[in-house]
Amino acid sequence: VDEIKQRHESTASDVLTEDTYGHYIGGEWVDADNGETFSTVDPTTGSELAQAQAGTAADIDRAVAAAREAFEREFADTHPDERQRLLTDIAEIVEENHQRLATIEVLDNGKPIEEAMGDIALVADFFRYFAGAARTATGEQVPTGDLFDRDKHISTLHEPYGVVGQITPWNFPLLMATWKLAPALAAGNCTVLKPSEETPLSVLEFCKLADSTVPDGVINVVTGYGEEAGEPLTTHDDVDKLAFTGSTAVGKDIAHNAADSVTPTTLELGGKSPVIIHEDADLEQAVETCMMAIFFNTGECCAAGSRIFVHENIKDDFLEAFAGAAETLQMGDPLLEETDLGPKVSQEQAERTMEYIQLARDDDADVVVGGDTPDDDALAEGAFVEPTVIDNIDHDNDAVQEEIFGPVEEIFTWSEYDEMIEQANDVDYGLASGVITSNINKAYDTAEDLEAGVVWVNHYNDVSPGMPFGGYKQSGNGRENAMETIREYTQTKSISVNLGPR
Ligand code: TXE
Repeated sequence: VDEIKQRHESTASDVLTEDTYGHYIGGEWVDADNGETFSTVDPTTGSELAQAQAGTAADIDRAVAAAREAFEREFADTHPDERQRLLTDIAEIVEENHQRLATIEVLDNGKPIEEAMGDIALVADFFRYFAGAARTATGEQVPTGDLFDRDKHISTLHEPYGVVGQITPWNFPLLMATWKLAPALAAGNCTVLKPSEETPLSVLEFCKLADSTVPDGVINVVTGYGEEAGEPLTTHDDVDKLAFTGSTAVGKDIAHNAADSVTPTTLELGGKSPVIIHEDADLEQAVETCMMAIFFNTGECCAAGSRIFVHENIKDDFLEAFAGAAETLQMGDPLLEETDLGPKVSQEQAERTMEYIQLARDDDADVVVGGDTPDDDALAEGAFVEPTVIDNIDHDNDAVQEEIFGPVEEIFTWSEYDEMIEQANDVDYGLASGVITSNINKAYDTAEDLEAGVVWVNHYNDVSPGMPFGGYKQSGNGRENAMETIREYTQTKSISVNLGPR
């Protein structure tokens, strides 16, 4: 424990610039109106990393006013090429600080350094993508029909909303913020972002780095708890558009709040995604894909492939190989490169995962691998949960129907395709899915049969910036990434001009 603690303390003092971080409002670092702060904790050691401001409605008011002022002062009039330059400059800043930002993610979230390095590479890539997208976001020219005079010229403009409110989770702290900031800015909006209280540090350090590049008030960050700082953002009269990533329960509350003021809302919520393994699947590829589906980021992925449906003829071979691979995963200090699995983001999340595993046990399911907290003194202070594989569990069990958001895989065996598809779709969620097969026709057929916003075939969890991402059913509405998200951050104005004789 001491060795890990020492490593984390000295790393924190290298990469963090403050003991107490402010809100970032109008380009200034300010204290919460009520002077309160909260502690953000390193889930590997249980030690405090820093204090952040515990924002409330008064701070949200200030931030929304700063965003509105920036929008009206200058950002509404920026040209796409200026916004392209801004986003390109941000991407460069991120690249220059790649290792430091990744290390902050490791400390605040507990994800392994290699995965955090991947996150930050994507952060830069998403800013670059949306830098380009800013230039291509054009309107349309619309032909009139025979019932109208042909000398009308109709065209569309896609205008920014103005001030957007964005609330992000803790599983990919800076990357999820980027999925929101980059398209919002590319489209010409100013933003108020409320990061998760579990992991505010990478976004705050990012703002420090970007401060001299981003005009004051274009990006504002208010930290704090969901109900105190998040909710006022979702009920604020002067917020024109909301975007949220988090739990389905909170997403529903936000949708209710947004309905009161008819504020358009993008919601990216939970998942319980199936991975379908056909009989003709390559076994090695199936194992590799499923390992990525559930153990990447300690299973803290909204898209995690947490229900595997394997064909009965290959079930035994698959399970033996998959369980074997899961057992070789190395849990440990996420700052070390050899670590595959870090702690969960918090003790509360670790306990929640353990409660779900208990539900499976209560149902006499077979816990084939893991199922406990590690028996290693060095990890005693951390929020660790073993990589876990569960077989023979009832599909109606809450541990199957609900999102666990941890390193827990559940296995189902099938022989009848239609029955399997029905079960795979028999959850409230529909975010992502996987298909493993060596037959391309089967891949497409199954992809069409799954109720999910994303289908990965023979791989899992890769999301490139050009790929629309979002859920069917209660996994959300609207799409993030790609040009679709530029549309989510703009409203369309039709202009019809009479060019006929006066
Ligand atoms: O999420 P919350 P939590 C799922 C996952 C996890 C569970 C709970 O299953 O175990 O949610 O995690 C802010 N008004 N996901 O409790 O509460 C909150 O401060 C406005 C899936 O951390 O939804 C944070 O910034 N905002 C998910 C953000 O919402 C509110 C990622 C998410 O927190 C609020 C995270 C309120 N009333 C968790 N209450 C995914 N889809 O990737 C909270 N918040």
